Amino acid sequence: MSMKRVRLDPTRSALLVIDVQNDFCASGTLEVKGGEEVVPIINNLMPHFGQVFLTQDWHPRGHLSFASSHTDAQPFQEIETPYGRQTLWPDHCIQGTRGADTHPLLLTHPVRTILRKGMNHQIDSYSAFFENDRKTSTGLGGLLTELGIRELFLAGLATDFCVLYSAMDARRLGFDVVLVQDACRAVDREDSLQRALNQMGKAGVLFARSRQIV
Ligand code: VGL
Ligand code: ZN
Repeated sequence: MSMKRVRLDPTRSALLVIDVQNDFCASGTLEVKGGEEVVPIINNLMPHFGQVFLTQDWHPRGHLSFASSHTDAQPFQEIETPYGRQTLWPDHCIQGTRGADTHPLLLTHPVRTILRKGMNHQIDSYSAFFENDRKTSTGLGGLLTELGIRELFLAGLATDFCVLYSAMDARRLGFDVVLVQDACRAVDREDSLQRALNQMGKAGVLFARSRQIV
């Protein structure tokens, strides 16, 4: 990987911060190893961007993606749904709970828009752009396009789920995408991190380190 600096054009670049929430950090219900370590890295990135967008996983109680909503189901097992296969998770990011709050040390004053997703009882939404049926739009693509943003820098949790799906959809919508690797952490079950990186690389996602940007 080259260590050249990534020059930002603030009129067309934005930082998209995915799901840096208590439940994905230390002692959260769906803890991602080292999740909280991305907080200072992302805070340092924010001032370099003219526009910062943030997502929150924001589930109603009894959400379809919770293992607890199904009989005889365990977290990390997969089920068949009307929209395809879905991994089941421990209860997490329930609307209005502390676990669903963004990490308390994450700066939010530079954030222009907070987009909540996964609110549909019957459909999960890993991606910031489309729910897991791959059809229902969150509206974020239209908003970014309307604002003239063409290039997205992605950071947050988890690299192999919500960041991956957001990156793939952003490419599908025609955005240039840069994954800021040290500003992300992964669930990494069954080699899912390596598979996610391969998939993103094939889709034309570029990989960078925050020190190339700051
Ligand atoms: C996520 C699993 C379930 C994520 C959200 O933010 O990566 N993963 N819900
Ligand atoms: Zn979720």
